[in-house]
Order: sequence, then C-alpha cells, then structure tokens
Amino acid sequence: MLRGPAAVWAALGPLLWACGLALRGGMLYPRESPSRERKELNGLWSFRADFSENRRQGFEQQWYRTPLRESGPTLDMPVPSSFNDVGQDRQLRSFVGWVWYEREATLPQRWTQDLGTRVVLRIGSAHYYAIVWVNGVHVAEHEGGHLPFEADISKLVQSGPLASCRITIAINNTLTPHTLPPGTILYQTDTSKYPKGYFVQNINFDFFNYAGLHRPVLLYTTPTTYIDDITVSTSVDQDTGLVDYQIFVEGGEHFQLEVRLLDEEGKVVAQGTGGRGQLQVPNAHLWWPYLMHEHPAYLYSLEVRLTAQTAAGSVSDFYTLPVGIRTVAVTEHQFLINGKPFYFHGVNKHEDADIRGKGFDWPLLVKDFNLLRWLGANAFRTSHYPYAEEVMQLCDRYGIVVIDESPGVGIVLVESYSNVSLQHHLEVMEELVRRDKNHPAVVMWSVANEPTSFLKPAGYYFKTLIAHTKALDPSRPVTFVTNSNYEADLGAPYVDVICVNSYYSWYHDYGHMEVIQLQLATQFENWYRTYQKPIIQSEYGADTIAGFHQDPPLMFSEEYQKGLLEQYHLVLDQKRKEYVVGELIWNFADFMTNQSPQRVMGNKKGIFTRQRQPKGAAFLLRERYWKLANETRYPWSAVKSQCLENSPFTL
Ligand code: BDP
Repeated sequence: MLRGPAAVWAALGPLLWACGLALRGGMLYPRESPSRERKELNGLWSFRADFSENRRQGFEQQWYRTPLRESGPTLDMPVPSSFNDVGQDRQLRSFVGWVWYEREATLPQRWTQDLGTRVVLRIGSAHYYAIVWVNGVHVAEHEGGHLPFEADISKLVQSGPLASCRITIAINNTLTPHTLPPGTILYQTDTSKYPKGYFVQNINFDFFNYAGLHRPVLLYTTPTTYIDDITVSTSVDQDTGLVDYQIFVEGGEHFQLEVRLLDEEGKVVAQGTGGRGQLQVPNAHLWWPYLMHEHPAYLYSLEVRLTAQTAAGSVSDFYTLPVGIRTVAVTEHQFLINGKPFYFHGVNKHEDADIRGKGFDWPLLVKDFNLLRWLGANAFRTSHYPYAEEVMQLCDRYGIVVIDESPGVGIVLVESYSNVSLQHHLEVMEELVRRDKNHPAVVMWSVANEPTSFLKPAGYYFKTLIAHTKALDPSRPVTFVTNSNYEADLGAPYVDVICVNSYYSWYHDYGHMEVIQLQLATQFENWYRTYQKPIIQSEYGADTIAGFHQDPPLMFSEEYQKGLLEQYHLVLDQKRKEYVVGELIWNFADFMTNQSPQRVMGNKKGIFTRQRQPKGAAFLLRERYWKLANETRYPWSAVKSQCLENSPFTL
C-alpha cells in the first residue's frame, strides 16, 4: 500500500498559514542573469566582540552609527568563517554574546542612480541572532543561524550621491530553551569558586557552537518588478515528465510571464505562459541518484522571463532554475525514487573544518564531494542543521540524495516543547522548505534529531510540526531521527520513515562487539513490528583515533571501528531484504565539539579525519558501498561510465 504524502496533511495547510505563519517573499538563490548582477562581499571585515559585562555596550554606544574603528579597536575577520578558531585569544574562542562585523561596499554607479534597479543585501547565514544596519539605518533582523535572509536596501543606497555603503551586522550566539538548537545559560553565583557575573553556555548537542558570518554575504540586483519565487514539483506519467510550476512576481501588477524548459543540450523541450501551469516533457530524462543509473542527476533548465509594464516603460527580468524530474514515494517497507526501490548508503556530515569552523569553503566542499563519490556514497543527512545552498546545488548536480534536517537538535528540556518553541520551529521549517523545495536531491525532511520524544508534550509537538511540514510540501516524506525506545516514542506515529540512531558496543557494553548483532536485530524487529514503516539506520559508529592500532581490537583503535561496522553490516544485509532502506555512518569526518572528558579534541567517529584523510574504516565502507551500488542500480545495464578509475565497482 502506498502511503505517500497524505492528503489529510495538505488540507491543514491553509489553516496553519491563516494563523499568520506564512513567510513574506521568496528566497531564490541569487544568480546572475541578463537582468541581475551580483557582488560578493566576502573577504576581510572589521570585527569586535562586546566583552562588556552585560554585552550591551555596542547598543548603548550605538556602534552602528559610525565606522566601527571610531568606537574602539577592531580585528580583521575573514568572511565567511566562524570567528572562534582564527585567533589566538582563548576568551574569543568561547565568547558568548554580541559580536560586531562591519565593512564598506563600493557600489556600481548604475545601482545608486537607476531607480528601476532594486538592490538587495543577502546574508547566507549569521549564527545565531543577527541585526543589520546599512549606513547606520536598521534594515533587517533574523533569528536562526542556518538559513539565508535579505533586506531590500534600494531606497537607502539611492537616496543621495553615495558611492559606497557601510554594512554593520551584530550577531549574538546565545542559545536559550526556545532557540534552535536550544541551550541554556548557566550563571555560577558561588563567589568562592567563580568571579562575579560568571556564566557559561550549556548545550545538549555534540558539536561546537561555532558562530559568525558562516556563509557568503552579497549584494544583488533585480528590476523593481521582479520574479520573487518559483515553486516546481514534478511527476511522471509513463514516459512523460510533468513539471508543475508556479511563479510569484513582486513590485508590479502588469506583466507577462513566459517559461521554457531546456534539456542539457540547450534544446527547448517544453514551454508555457502565465504564473502557473504544467509543462509536459515526452521521453523525459529522469533525475536519478548517483550510481543508480547510467546517466544520473539529469538537470533541465527552467528559464523564466518576466516582461513588465512600468511608468518608465517595459522591463524584463530573467531567472533560470535547474529542475530535476523525479518522484519520491514511501511504502510500508520501501523508499521509492522514480518508482524503484532506493537504498540509502551514505553518511552523516557536519559543516566543520580546521580554522574556519563552520565557514563556507569551496575547496573543502569539492574535496568532500570527491570523497563521497570515491566512497560510493549515494546519500547524506544534513545532520544537524541546514547546510549552505551551494551544497544542495552540488547534490543536485552529482545525484547525491539528501535528507534535509532542521536545526532541531538537543531538544531535551520540557521548556523546549512550549508554544514559543513550537512556533519558532514551524517558522524554521517554512524557511527551510522555502529555500530547498526545488532541489531534486532533497527527498525527505527531517524535523529534528534525538529529541526527548518520550516526554508528554512531544506527541502534540511532533504531530503539529510534521503536519505543518507536509502541508508546506506535500511532495516529500517527513521524518525525525530518534534514539528513544520504540514503545515510548510519541512522535513515531506521525513520521513516514523511522530513522533510528544506535551505538551498540560503544556507549554501553564497551568492547563487547559480540552483542551487536543480537541487539541490532532486536531493535529493527521491534520498530517494524510496532509501526510497519521503512527504517533507516540513521547513525552508528565508534570513536577512532587515526593511527591507533590494536589487535585484537580495543576501543578507539582503527581495528575496533572496522570490527564494529562489520557487525552492523551483517544484520543490515539481512534486514535490507525486508524493510531497512538505508544506512548512514556516523560520521563522515571527525569534528569539533565542546570540551569534555569524553571527547579528545572533538568527536572522532569520522571515517575520515577532520583533514579528510581516510581511516581504515573508509576503505571497508568503500568496498561495501560499491557492492551495494552494484546490487541496487537501475536499469541493470551499463552503469560503467560512472566508475571511477580503480573503483571496486564490478559489472
Ligand atoms: C548521537 C548524536 C550525534 C552525536 C553522536 C555521538 O545524534 O550528534 O555526535 O551521538 O555521540 O546520538 O557521537
């Protein structure tokens, strides 16, 4: 029986939107086109952390009013980057509170003089809460560190004879029970142990709370009547691909819209007019995951042309969106892509690296994708927050399937299930769906990781959250990742796929790999018997210090990591013939965490080091993933063209 995204959730949509949750405006990725220019503001910014006792000196002295250097000393700070690890200052590394970034941008003359041009400032990610001023004028505020936000600054930059503008961004990394992820501030009041006013940030998640301007900041232009958003959803009728589109226009009422769909050779395969419609593509090339088909990741281009009549005459806006035609569905025991069973063999990642922390970095990104393809991985989960938009684009391009996760990690306190928290979580899902809805690589939303889903309020919380997400996007299944007991999990009835994390013979039964098979098989049987839904082993792994060797294996050695994985694989190989639809290793690479006696300079469960060098387990997993690819590809003919040289992929 096909469960698919249920219509009942879709019916709830208008109701929830009527409650005032709908976001204003689209968030199309800023691409250049004949009508759009962009100017990146990456590089060195001026920076100051507000070390004052109440952390509010910057507001009291209005640091945004004049150039930052005039209100005190500044540091050079690279953007994009976390601020934590680039310096030599221990206090700045663990700073909690407001930091201030500033830079001047020189604007092309046309941008400041042509009133038919709209100038937009876009911030890819500012962790966690951000306030933005341009030339001392407040233009935007945003909560949440993993999704983009924008401000239309046309009026400001076009109001006088300006050649440049000064952008000031104040960012606060404090986490509270109502932020995502949540956290608490712990005040230490025992003056015999701590200085006056001493506090620390507590968190319930296992990665370092890096902060700063993590992703590109840029300015871009559009005409004043412009394409604000595009929503595309695809389906297939026999050999014909169906592309349903909806285009949202802002800034004018008199306009025409034309759309053309081009194939990879640039040939027009379908066209239409108007703000919504369906394009039909005979003999469509479907978007297939990496290793599943001889030509994976086929992308069409949807060219949208807007012609608007304004007081100044006729203006045009152009936007081109990559489109992959594919379907996703879930049965009681399968995950289907284009109607064929799909088995996730992949990884969990983090945005994390030496020095830059969570700062976006092209060389790192390309290295990671090369490693994923070397490994034969066909999927990853964006544990535990949305990744940069550029990551999603590469997934579309390479056919790497994504479980797109919200920053709902570390939801453990009862306060974090309050209405305030729920409201914010709903908004974050709206922002995430708005940004990532058109990526064919995204096949499922994950609303959270390991919440205390056995607590009483979790039932209502997840029912509402999952219903809302399905209403926002009826085309994709929804899950959250659990580690709770199958009988006690109050959220599981609402998910489409059960994603379960477990650490047998790691966080308990230390060293006893002989119990893994029994415990894992019992886990799968219990969950499946109770819910009859497909299951993904969404995390498993062992901390391993690269270069530590011990045989017979001991914990933390490379041999132990390999031995533990092998025990899991024996059970996965049985259960994948029944209802297990995927396995994602924890973790792709070692990553930084808070300091604690359990962590040796971070979490070491990577199959690659933090510098992206393989541990022994990477080779083991590579052999397994290519073997799995060999067994699960479609159609059962030449997939050879994708084989990397010397790959263990055999035909
Ligand atoms: C899991 C969490 C993940 C941790 C992992 C671990 O989902 O964030 O890093 O445990 O302990 O439960 O390594």
